[in-house]
Amino acid sequence: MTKTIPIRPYDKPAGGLGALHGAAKALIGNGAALATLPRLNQPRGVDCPGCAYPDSPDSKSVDFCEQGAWAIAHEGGKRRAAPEFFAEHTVTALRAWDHVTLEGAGRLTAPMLYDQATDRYREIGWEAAFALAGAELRALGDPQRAVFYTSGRTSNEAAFLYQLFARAYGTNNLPDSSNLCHESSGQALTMSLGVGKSTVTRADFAHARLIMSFGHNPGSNHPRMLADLREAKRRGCRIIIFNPLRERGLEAFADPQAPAELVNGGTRLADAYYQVRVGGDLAAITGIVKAVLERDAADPDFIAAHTDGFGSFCATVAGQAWPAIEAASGLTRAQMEEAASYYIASPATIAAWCMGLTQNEFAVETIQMLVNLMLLRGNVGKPGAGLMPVRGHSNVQGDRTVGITSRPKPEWLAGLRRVFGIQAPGAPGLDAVGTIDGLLDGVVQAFVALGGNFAVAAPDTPRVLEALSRTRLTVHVATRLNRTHLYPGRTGLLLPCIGRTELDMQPGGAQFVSVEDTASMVHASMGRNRPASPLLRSEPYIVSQLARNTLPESGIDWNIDWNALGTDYDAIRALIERVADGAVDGFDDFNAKIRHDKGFHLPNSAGRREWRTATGKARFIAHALPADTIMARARARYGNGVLCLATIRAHRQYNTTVYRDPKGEVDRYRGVHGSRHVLFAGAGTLARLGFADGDIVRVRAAAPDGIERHVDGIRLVAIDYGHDDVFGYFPELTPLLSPLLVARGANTPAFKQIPVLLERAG
Ligand SMILES: Nc1nc2c(c(=O)[nH]1)N[C@H]1C(S)=C(S)[C@@H](COP(=O)(O)OP(=O)(O)OC[C@H]3O[C@@H](n4cnc5c(=O)[nH]c(N)nc54)[C@H](O)[C@@H]3O)O[C@H]1N2
Ligand SMILES: Nc1nc2c(c(=O)[nH]1)N[C@H]1C(S)=C(S)[C@@H](COP(=O)(O)OP(=O)(O)OC[C@H]3O[C@@H](n4cnc5c(=O)[nH]c(N)nc54)[C@H](O)[C@@H]3O)O[C@H]1N2
Ligand SMILES: [Mo]
Repeated sequence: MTKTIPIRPYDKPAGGLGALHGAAKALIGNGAALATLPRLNQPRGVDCPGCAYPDSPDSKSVDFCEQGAWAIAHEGGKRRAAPEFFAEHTVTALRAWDHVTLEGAGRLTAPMLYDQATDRYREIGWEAAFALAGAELRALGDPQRAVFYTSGRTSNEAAFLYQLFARAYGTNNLPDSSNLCHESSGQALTMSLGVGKSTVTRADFAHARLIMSFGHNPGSNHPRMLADLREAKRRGCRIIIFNPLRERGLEAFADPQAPAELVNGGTRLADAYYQVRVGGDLAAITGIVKAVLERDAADPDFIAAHTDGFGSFCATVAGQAWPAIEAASGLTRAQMEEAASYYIASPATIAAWCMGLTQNEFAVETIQMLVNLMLLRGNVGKPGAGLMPVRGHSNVQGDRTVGITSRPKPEWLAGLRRVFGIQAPGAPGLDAVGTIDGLLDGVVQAFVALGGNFAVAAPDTPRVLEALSRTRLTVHVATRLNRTHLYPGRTGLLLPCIGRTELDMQPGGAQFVSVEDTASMVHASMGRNRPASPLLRSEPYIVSQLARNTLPESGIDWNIDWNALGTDYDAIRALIERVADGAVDGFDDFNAKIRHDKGFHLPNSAGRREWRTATGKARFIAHALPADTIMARARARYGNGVLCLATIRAHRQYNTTVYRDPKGEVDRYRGVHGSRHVLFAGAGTLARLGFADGDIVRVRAAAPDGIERHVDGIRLVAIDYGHDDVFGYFPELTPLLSPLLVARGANTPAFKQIPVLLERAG
C-alpha cells in the first residue's frame, strides 16, 4: 500500500472518446459480448443487465453505453470456474482472494456441494442437489427459519416462481437488493402518493423545463441518462444538481454516439451545482420549500383539488429557521433562494434521485420533502414533470411488482389464495437488515439466494459471513463465484445458472424472460449466446425444481405443476396475470403485450393523479429538521474527530463486482488509478485533524454498538471540499457499517452515513 496512487484530475466532459475506448477495452477478444452489443436494449433483443434506466422510446440504432459493454463482457468471457478449479483450491484458501480475483475465476459450470472433510466444493448432480436442498428445507421445522434473498437482476418469471415457492413453503422472508437500495423511495412515495414507483416516463424528458438531480452519478451508473439530459439541455431545459461531490458526468457530457461532440467539448449540463453536505438534502429541500412559500409561489388550485396536509405542513416549514437550515444543508440561504427561483420559473419539473438520498438515516423524510416540493406547484401527473427514483439493478423494480417483498400487499396475497389456495402468512417477513439480525442471533438457519452477493453488499460483512457458515443450509444460484459463496452452511450448494445474454433452450423451444425498467416499461429479453457450460440451468428452472423438491406432494393441493412452469415461461406469465388481477394494474393480456416490440407500460396511478393513499389525496407530510442524528450521536460519544463516510461506486465496478481494467483505471472521472483503497476528504478537514494528502490511515468505525470495526491501508486524497464528510469505495469500506444504522421507517442501511475516525497507520 505504499505505492503511489496516481490521481489524475479529469477535466474533459464525461462520455466522449474515453467512453468509446472504455467500451472497446471491455470488448476486445470477447466474441460473446461483441455479438450481443447490437441487440442490447433493442426490440426482441437483450435487456442490458447494467442498469434499470429505460430504453429509448424511439428506435435508435444503438442504445448502450460503456458500462453496459463491461456488464455483458463480464457475463461473457472465456474463463471458467469449473470443478477442477474447486478441486485445486480449498474454500479457506479462496477466502484470501480479493473480489476481483474471485469473480475473475470465471463462470461457474456445474452444480457444486461443499464438502466439510476436504474443505472444498465438489461437483454434484442436479437431481441430487435439488433433493438435498428440499430435504434440508423440509427438515427445518419452522419456515420462518429460512430466508429467500433476491438480487435485482433476476427476471420477472424467476422472481414470481421464487416468491410463490417461499409463500407456499410458508414465509414472507423475502429480502432483496432493493432493501439495500431504493427501499426508502418505495416507502416514502407509497405513503405520500400511493405508489412506490417513478411517476415519470422517458418521454417526459422531452417536455421538462427543469430537472433537479439529487445524489446520483449517472456518468458511471446510468450513462444513458446523460443522453436524455443533454437532449433536454439543448431544448432549453434547466438542470440543477445537488451532490456533495462535483461529479464530472453531471457537469458536462459528450455523447460517444455523436461524433461532433467528441471534438467540441461536449454539452455543459449543470446550470447550478449545489454541494450539499452528506445527509443535507432534507434541509436543502426544506429551504427551497420555504423560499417558494415565502414568495407565495405555490399553486393553490392543485393543492386544493389534489392534496391534504398543506396547512400543518406550512406551519412546520415556517418553524424552521434559516440559520438551522443553512447549517444542516451546508448551503447558503442565497443558494436555496436561487434554486427556488429555478423551480418557480419552470412550468414542468422532474426530480430524479438515487443512492445519495436513499441510503441516509432520514431518507424517507428527505424523499417526502421532495414530494412536498413537487406538490407545491402541481409537478406530479402532468407531461414533463414528476418524481423519478432511478433504480439500480436492471429488474429490481419488476421483482417487486411480481411479489418479491417481505411486506406483501394484502391484494397480492389474496391473488395467491384465489389462484392457488395458498394461505400465505400476512405478517411481514425478514427484510435484508432483519436477515442480518436473524443470522447473527442464529434464528435464520437456511439462506437461499437467487443471485447477488449478500454478505458483501450488506453491512457488517465479516460478521454476516461468519454467521452464514453457522447455518444449516446455504443455496446460491449464481453465475460467478463471490465471497458470500465461501461461507457455506453445513450443507452448502452452489447452483450455476445461465445469464441474461445466453440462450435459454427448453424442451418446448427457446424461452425469453421479461423485465421492468425504472419507468415501468415491461419488455422481453432474449439471450442468444451459447451458455457458458452445457450443465447450466435457467433461473426459473432451478427455482421450480427447488420448490418441487421442498414442498409436500400430498396434503395441500396447490395445483402447481412445477415441472411445466420451469420450462414454459408463457405458463408463468399466465399465472402472473391471474395473481396480479386486482393487485397490480396492467398485466392483462401479458403474453400478448410482452410480444410488442417495445413492451408495455404498467400504469402509474399517481401519474394520472389518482391518489391511492390512506386519505385518497396526495399528502403533504411535514418533517422538522432532526437534532438527534447518527452524526450527532457519534460525535457525542467519540468526539469531534468523527467524520461522515459516504461509500460510493467507482467507474469500474458493478456493485460488489469489481472489474480489473487492463490500464489500471479505477474511477476515470474522479481521476483514480491503480488502487481502490482511497478516501477523499476536504483539505481543511485533513489539516484540522493533523493529516495530509497521501497519508495511509486506518479508518475506524465510531459505531453505536461499540463493536470494533476498522479497515487498514487507506490512502487519503485531499479534495476541494468544505464539509466534514469523507468518500470511499464500497465494498472495501462496507465492513465499517453497523446494521443498527439505517434509514428510519425503511431499514435501508445508511451506506452514505457511516461515522468514522481516522487513525495514523501502525
Ligand atoms: N456501472 C455501474 N452501474 C450501476 C451500478 C454499478 O455499480 N456500476 N450499480 C447499480 C445500482 S444497484 C444502483 S442502486 C445505481 C447507483 O447509482 P448512484 O446512486 O449514482 O451510485 P453511488 O455511487 O452510490 O452514488 C451516489 C452519489 O450520491 C452522492 N451522495 C452521497 N451522499 C449524498 C448525500 O447525502 N446527498 C446527495 N445529494 N448526494 C450524495 C455521491 O457523491 C454520488 O455521486 O447504479 C446502478 N448502475
Ligand atoms: N457500502 C455500500 N454497500 C452497498 C451499496 C452502497 O452504495 N454502499 N449499495 C447497495 C445497493 S444499491 C445494492 S442494489 C446492493 C447490491 O447487492 P447484490 O445485488 O446482492 O450484489 P451484486 O454485487 O449486484 O451481485 C453480484 C453477484 O450476482 C451474481 N450474478 C450476476 N449475474 C447473475 C445472474 O444473471 N443470475 C444470478 N443468479 N446471479 C447473477 C454473481 O454471482 C455476482 O457475484 O449492494 C448494496 N451495498
Ligand atoms: Mo442498487
